[in-house]
Order: sequence, then C-alpha cells, then structure tokens
Amino acid sequence: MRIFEGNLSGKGLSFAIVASKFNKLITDKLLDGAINFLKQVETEEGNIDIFWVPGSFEIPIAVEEILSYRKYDAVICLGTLIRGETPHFEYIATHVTKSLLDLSIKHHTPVAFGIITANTVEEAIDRAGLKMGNKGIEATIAAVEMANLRKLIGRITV
Ligand code: DLZ
Repeated sequence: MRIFEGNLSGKGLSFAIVASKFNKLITDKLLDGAINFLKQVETEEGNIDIFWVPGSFEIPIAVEEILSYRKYDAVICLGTLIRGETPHFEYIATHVTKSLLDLSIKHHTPVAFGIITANTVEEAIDRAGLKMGNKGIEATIAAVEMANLRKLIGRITV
C-alpha cells in the first residue's frame, strides 16, 4: 500500500494569484495572507505573479487565460462577494465557483478558491483575518498542498 499527500513546501513552485478589485480593502487582506504564507513556505518571490481583475465575475476568464500558457503549478483566486450589496449574489457565487472547478479539471492544475462569500461587510471582514481565519491563507495552503500532490502523482510508477 502506498499513501500520497502533498507537503506544504513552496520551494521550486510557481503560483499565479488572481485577485478582484471589487471590495479591494477586504481582498487586500486575503492577498497579504496569501503572499505571507507563500514566503513562509519558501516560495521564491520571483515565482509569485499577481493578476488584478475588476470583480469576482472576471476571475474565471483570467484563470482560463493564465492556465492556457501552462506556466504555473497552481492558481490562487481571491475576491470578496457580499450578498447584501450584490444583486444576483447567489448566481455569481455559484457560477464563479463552478467555473473555477471546471477550469482546474480541464487544465489539470489546482485552482484554489479564496473568494469570500459573505452576507454582510462585517462577516466578510471577519473572514479576511479578523475573527474567522483568513480565506486567502486557507486557499493558499490548499494550493501548495495540491501542487505538490500533483507532482507526486506525476512521478508514480505502477
Ligand atoms: C457589480 C458587482 C457587485 C454589485 N458586487 C460585487 C461584489 O460583491 N464582489 C465582487 O467581486 N464583484 C462585484 N461586482 C462586480 C462584478 O464582479 C463584475 O466585475 C461586474 O459585474 C462587471 O462584469
């Protein structure tokens, strides 16, 4: 029996971060968390590229474009969707989530979901590091682990 699990080392890995400018003050906290974690796990600064898009709705198209060039080991998506301020909140949240999952599978590359979906601004702030963790860090941990797992899977000989 063999067991495979990706480790949390960022050494030698390259990451694209796609961040949305809508509710930027909150998303900036997610970005800080993501970058700090990547540095903590020894990702070289030159291997981290950040792409800004106008809103969460635009994240999937940027991810599709980025993944088509096959340059990164994982993509980390950061944004803040707030129900109270966003008409069609459910629709956007559902479709962005589904699109990102589909892109990850289509391009065989981890796409981590660091988009806050909150009922209120206060709730969003809590999830950006105040009271309920930082969704940017959570997504980045998943991205690093999955990028390493993917490499492990690629090396398996049966
Ligand atoms: C228009 C809009 C609204 C009302 N709310 C949000 C939000 O809470 N979070 C977010 O990331 N983006 C929002 N947007 C912008 C849309 O995502 C998109 O950028 C525009 O509809 C233009 O396509």
